[in-house]
Amino acid sequence: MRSSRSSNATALIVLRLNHNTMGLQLLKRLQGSRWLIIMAVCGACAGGSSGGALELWYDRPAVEWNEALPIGNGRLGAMVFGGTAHERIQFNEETLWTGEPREYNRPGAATVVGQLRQLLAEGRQAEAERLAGERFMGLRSPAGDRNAWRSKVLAAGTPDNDDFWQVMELPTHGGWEVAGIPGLEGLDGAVWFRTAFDVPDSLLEQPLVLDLGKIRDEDFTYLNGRLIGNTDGAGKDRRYLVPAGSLKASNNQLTVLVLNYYDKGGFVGYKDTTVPLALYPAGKSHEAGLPLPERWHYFVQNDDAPAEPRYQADYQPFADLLLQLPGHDSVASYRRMLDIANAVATTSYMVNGVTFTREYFASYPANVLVAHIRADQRGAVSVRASLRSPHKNSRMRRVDGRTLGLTLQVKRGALRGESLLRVVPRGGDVSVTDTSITVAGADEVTLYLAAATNFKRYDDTSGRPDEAVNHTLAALEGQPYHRVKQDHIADYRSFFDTFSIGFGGDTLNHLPTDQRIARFADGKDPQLLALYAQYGRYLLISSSRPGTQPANLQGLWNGLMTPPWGSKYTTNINLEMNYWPAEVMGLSALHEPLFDMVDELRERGRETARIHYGTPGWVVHHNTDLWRGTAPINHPNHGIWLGAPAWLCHHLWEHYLFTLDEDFLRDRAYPVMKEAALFYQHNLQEDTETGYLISSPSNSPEHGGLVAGPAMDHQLIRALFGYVVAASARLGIDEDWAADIRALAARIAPDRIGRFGQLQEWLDDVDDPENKHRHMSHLWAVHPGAGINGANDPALMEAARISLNHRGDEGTGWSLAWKINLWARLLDASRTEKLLKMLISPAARGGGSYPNLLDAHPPFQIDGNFGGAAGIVEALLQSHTEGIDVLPALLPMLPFGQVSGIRARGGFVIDLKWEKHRLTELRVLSIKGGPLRIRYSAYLAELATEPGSSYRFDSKLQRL
Ligand code: FUC
Repeated sequence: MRSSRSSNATALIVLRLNHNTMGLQLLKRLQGSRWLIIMAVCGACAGGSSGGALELWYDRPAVEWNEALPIGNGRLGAMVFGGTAHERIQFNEETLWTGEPREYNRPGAATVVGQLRQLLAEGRQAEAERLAGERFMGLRSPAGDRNAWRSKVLAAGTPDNDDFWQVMELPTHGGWEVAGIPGLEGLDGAVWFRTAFDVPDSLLEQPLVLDLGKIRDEDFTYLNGRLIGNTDGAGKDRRYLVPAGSLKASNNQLTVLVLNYYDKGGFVGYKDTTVPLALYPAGKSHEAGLPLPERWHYFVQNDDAPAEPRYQADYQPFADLLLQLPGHDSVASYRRMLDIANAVATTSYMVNGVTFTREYFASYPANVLVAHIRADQRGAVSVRASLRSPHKNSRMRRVDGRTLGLTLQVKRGALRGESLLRVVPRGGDVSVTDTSITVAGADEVTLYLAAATNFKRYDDTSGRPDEAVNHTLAALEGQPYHRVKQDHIADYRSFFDTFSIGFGGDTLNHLPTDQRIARFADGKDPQLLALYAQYGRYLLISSSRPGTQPANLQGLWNGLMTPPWGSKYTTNINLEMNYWPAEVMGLSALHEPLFDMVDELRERGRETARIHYGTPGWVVHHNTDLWRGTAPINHPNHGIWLGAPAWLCHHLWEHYLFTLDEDFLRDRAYPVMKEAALFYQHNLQEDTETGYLISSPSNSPEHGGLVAGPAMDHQLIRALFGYVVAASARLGIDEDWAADIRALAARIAPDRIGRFGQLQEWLDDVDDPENKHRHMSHLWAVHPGAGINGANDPALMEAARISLNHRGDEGTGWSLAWKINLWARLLDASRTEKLLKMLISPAARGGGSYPNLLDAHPPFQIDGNFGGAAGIVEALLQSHTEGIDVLPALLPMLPFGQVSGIRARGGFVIDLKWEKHRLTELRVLSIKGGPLRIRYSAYLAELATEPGSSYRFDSKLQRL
């Protein structure tokens, strides 16, 4: 890849240096006419209670969820809104999901897989998809009796008296679930709506259209007591003809019964939220008519809609911790912030000259969410704390004189939750009722919140959450707040402080973070990029700890009963992207939850391989959930995809490459990889046209429908075969089998270059250069794979570049993040920077960042945070080819910088520093010993290393 000018370093000189001495200093650099402070954005220098460069902060409370600040300990997550008189802390426990252990595989599916392959080989895609839809997809959960329920609801007739109805403003664009009305959060059922309106004379004598936008799912619409429309279907317009003369000048009654079975309910209006519900002359639009009143009365007739059949389960919110602080409506000097060096969120402000400070954190050692309120005047803290769950089956109770309890049961699911809220005041009076804890006149107040469910494993829900939360609080007994906080910080920093990063330049941290996001594209705030990188690490430490569930589509933060894509685990990019930072950013241990999940997918997926394919091995398709569903779901055009086992195994292999942990390879990774390889060994098909081995039936994720032979699958399977062959050699086992696998690998359809010079996404040369699809599946071998790289195949690398250019720059959050990593691998620093600026820009229609710096798909999806953080590092160091490349794609906006603790494959820890875009210092710590090959610009150093030794180099890679 690069010419090597200097390679004088094969002699072994053992230098024992503390590899951490360099990363943590303040430097002053004269640039132009002013002093520029280069500050390492690192845990150690930030320290203390104020995170300095390592904080997100705002000058007002959050209104929207996407403004609130996330805290988490891998098991419990919370979003802190930072309200003053009314505070909301929305929280999650990672095992609270809908559903139950059940059979997901479809008996007899394997009898059609041969036909599917045959149809695809003959190019009969539509027939293959139809057959798969009928006989190959996994089983859904049982459906309730919709007809019986509907008849029951309708039999009750139209209610006359609306005296006791409540009031709601329509339309509720996100569904009535998000109208902020207690009781409607998770409602699927039958709701009556009524409003009254007057009509000007000009509209009275002509035919009109009553336009109610979209209604989910079915409506019965009555005007002045007469049924004028009934439509079933969430996607359908509700435009009903109102014949001339059917309206009065005043007090027309519009009454609508809405039946909603699943997800969003009610009047969801139009995508363009400025378009009102309206009445207008036929043939015209709403501008020519009368907007309907926004204020409607409503009444929930039935909140028990029949069960909707579901392929997989949804991650659920648990409850809100609500605080009321009387008299705190009007405050001064307001500030809320999240200090990611210590994982503590703080809200502070003044009321009548008294400063109030609240701290929030999620302690892993104590397994609780903690809220601490203090004032700078004695006896000034008075607060009422309560819990509110969106689950209909939930109940609060007084447990004892300092504890409030909440019990909940997920609708029609196997899981129930228990939560205890305990108050520990200093001074003041405490009283507890069945709905709240009240503290009056305390010096300070600490609240500890424990939560648990009965989930034990995907096939075991026999846990005792009541015992668990009691035990958790008992263990805290007698511990002073400062100790709990100290232990939390020490625990958190044992992960966080393994890596530091700083890009110099002015830090614009005097601006609220949302304003920094808005200005980031001007390139003058490189420190925000460092903050973004560290925020990715913060989010991983907060959502994925050994022994917990892996980070899901939203990490572990979800406020919705029907979250986007179930907030589950999508394996065709999203789940894996969540773990891109783990190894390279010094959080290798946090990869563990993914490996645990893979072990379970192997167990469940073995059955799916047998029942759906009639073969040994294990398989999971494009999605999984808490119950470890492995059968294909949704539509066959995207739900039948065979690449997931190989991609997940890639993470096991990567963990090995970064750590060189032979025990892990032998005991953990190899058996799983081998069994995945076995699946492919038995399922690769010989392509009748070319004779190559291909993957079928499958798809190029979510693009182009069900096909035989998507390039991505072949890249993945080839990579996996390479891993098991290499592992078997290293471990000295399975020699004969590995030889068979090697031979098979050589027969897999190779990557091809198509008519536009592009890398082909499919076997046939059918790529459309205009197609902007968000997935870059066929570039997998460029990143995160390594099969295509500049060193081994510049022609394919060039084809990948052409394909990536065809896809364009726009995309969802994770799509931008993938492009960032791909452009870094293609060594295009400017393009990498451009995409990073798009990712760190205010979320609008495409991908970007919300005010709380969480990634917008939109909506919120956490993968872009993780992929973006990893991409920043990918521009600074790469180690996927033979050797390590230093500053391979240094961004133009980063003339200065230093990083310490980047991990490289081969078991190396790297610290580096650069000035004016040139490397100035480099230190490599070798964990395991072994050969080191490192490149920078035109320079190359090669040497043998000793375990535990550090090696320093100058800007020309000469040993120091
Ligand atoms: C994949 C993507 C979507 C979304 C979903 C959760 O299906 O194609 O964009 O990220 O996962």
